[in-house]
Amino acid sequence: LNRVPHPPRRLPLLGDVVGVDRRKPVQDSMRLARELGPVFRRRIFNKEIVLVWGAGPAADLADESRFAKHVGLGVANLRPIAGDGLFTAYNHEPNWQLAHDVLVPGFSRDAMEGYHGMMLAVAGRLTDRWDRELAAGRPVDVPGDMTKLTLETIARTGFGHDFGSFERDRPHPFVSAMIGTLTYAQRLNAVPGPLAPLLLRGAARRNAADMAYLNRTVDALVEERRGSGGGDGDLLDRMLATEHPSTGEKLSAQNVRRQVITFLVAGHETTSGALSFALYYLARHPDIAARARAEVDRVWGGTGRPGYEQVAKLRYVRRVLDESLRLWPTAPAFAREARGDTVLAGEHPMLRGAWALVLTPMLHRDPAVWGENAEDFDPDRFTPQAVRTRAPHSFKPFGTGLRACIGRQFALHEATLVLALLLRRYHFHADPAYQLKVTERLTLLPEDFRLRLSRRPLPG
Ligand code: MNH
Repeated sequence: LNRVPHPPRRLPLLGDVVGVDRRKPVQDSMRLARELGPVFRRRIFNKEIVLVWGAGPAADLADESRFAKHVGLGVANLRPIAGDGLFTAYNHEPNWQLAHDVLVPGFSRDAMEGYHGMMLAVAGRLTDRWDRELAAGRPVDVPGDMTKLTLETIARTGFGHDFGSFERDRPHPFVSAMIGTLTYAQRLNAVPGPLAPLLLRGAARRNAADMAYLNRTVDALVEERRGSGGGDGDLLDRMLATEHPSTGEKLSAQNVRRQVITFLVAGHETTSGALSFALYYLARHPDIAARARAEVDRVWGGTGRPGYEQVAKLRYVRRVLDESLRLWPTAPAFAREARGDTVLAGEHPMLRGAWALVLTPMLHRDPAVWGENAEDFDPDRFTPQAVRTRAPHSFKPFGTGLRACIGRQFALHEATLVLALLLRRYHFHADPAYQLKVTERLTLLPEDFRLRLSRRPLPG
């Protein structure tokens, strides 16, 4: 560890806190990464963290035979609310395998085709809202409205529930409570552990209230379903009724509560950010937007209701999304721990259980993989030819291995569908004065990003 570089001005007790913005730990780490190189460490009070972003060592950490997911930092801080739910479960907890096996079929191709119509219906509520804003001459609040969209999509498809987000002026209280717990989990990393109860007393009380609200909301939703005797085989039905194919075991009531919270949060927050960044880049690059629009017109023709297959065929729109997730992977880090004593990248000895954080936004900018122009937005980095010839494990917005994102196809289908619908219906006019600012609450999203729209005649 002594050979791993760290910032020069280290304070006793406090660690590397000079020049640190506590509300933006990821962007701070990106700055340090540029100074310190592909493997570095930073100390926050008594916690020493090793960060990795070089494509070589990051690919090594993707070796499932030697490394596994580590539940640490922000993820571990979510244990009080998400417990042994899929995202926060320790590898050894039996409920991980049980829930994984029961829920994976909920993300099969067949299941996704079933969600498609509901995704379209929710997107229709978004365009209704945007049509109204446009008629009133108002710009749209992109991250705010993308959050309404993605929350309603996961609620409707997974749980047969409607939060009524589009009928509200302010975010649904579920969203406010979720933002509260995510922000609190992030803040816990930036205070010395033993002093947290003292320093964060007020925040801890608010966090307890937020957690209670999330639990109440979810309990009501589950109660309603139990009362109605079952839905149409959605995620909630699987959580409540499906027996494990080989053991016959079912999820406990406590575990169901944790899975529902996990899916309602993981199932919308990151997709909202991904859509928001993609819209930011499309507005900034009219040439790229025009090319994407032309693809949508070509593949969809005059149809008002694109089918499932017609979304999968939008290869260029999908590349726009991939390229947005490259520059701003909205779940910006994941942790890996050594399964046994090993040496990272032939250079750094690690004892069993030692762990490191992969800093995805920097992995996605490693010039050795992405070139000297890695900061430029260019969807053609994701042509099949470019993907084939690129080093493996250099693009990881959905994590890696056994514990990678279960909702990947869901998110990509939803986001591609929505981007295509928006490209087809509107021209985007960015405010030339807007400078991208990125908010962090474990996830990333563009701050205060508004767009002016104009209508575009539909083809056909
Ligand atoms: Mn998702 C795990 C990113 C959309 C549900 N997700 C992960 C991980 C990343 C991730 C990274 C791995 C974290 C780790 O290693 O600690 N997820 C994303 C991104 C998007 C996303 C960037 C959208 C874009 N995720 C979704 C959606 C759902 C979902 C949509 C649900 C419908 N994700 C999960 C769950 C896990 C996960 C559940 C935990 C999986 C497991 O450990 O078994």
